Amino acid sequence: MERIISIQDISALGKCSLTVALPIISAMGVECAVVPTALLSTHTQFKEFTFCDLTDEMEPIADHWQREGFRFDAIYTGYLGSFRQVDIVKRYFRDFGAGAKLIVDPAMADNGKLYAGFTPEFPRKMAELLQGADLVLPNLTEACFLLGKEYRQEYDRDYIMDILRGLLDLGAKNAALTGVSFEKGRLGVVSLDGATGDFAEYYTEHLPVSFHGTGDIFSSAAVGALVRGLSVPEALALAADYTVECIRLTLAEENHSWYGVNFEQATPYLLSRLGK
Ligand code: PXL
Repeated sequence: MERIISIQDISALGKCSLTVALPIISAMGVECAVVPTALLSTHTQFKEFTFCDLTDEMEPIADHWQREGFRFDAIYTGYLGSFRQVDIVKRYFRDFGAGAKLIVDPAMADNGKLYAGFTPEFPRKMAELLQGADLVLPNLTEACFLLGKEYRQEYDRDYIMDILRGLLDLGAKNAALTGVSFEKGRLGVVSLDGATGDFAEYYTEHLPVSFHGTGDIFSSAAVGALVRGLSVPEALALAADYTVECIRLTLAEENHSWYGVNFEQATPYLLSRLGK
């Protein structure tokens, strides 16, 4: 069985980061070791949340795994909270990266704004993780912060291609961009392969709602699909369809929560798409 590491926080309630990565990747038939970077009572979109920093545990975990000689097929990073955590992730990439796909979701912003708690300097630090990454998966806002580029709500294909090329220039081998729309009612993901120059795009129905945690659900499904052998464009399309299915199921629930989507009951759909 393939085995990966996911490095991000645990928001105890809120259906994001590790509480979606672990079940989704496991359901896809991939062993998911976790390095929790912090423990929060909820994600930071709640008015209030507790926060316990776990940075001091990250290096001892790596030390132990090295002594055991563990090897991994991928390392998937998500929400990280500090410069030091980014530096420690670089160590994971160095020590466990041989033969592993490195996948970076720079979860730190949406709708033109950084999430609560991030300083304006942080995106430049996060950008260091793109050096040598096999795939980076930002939304449009995160990509603009990584590149120090103006975020626009209205744009054309040239603007999107510039962003994809900018992400490759930061050192990623493949760049994907989520939340891209060139047509009302359609939303999708585009990607550029740095080795072949191949551009891919995939659009789904744009449901007129916004839920928290969908970026993490998308990335987790994409990581699972990549590790199970799908190509980057195939993995991105599967992840987009799964995310839409999660949103559809959520909207069908009468008293659905605002903080996360029903990814759990979309598991049969996810596995049917994986075909394994
Ligand atoms: O979904 C991204 C995310 C992950 N982890 C924490 C967050 C957020 C977004 O707000 O607050 C703690």
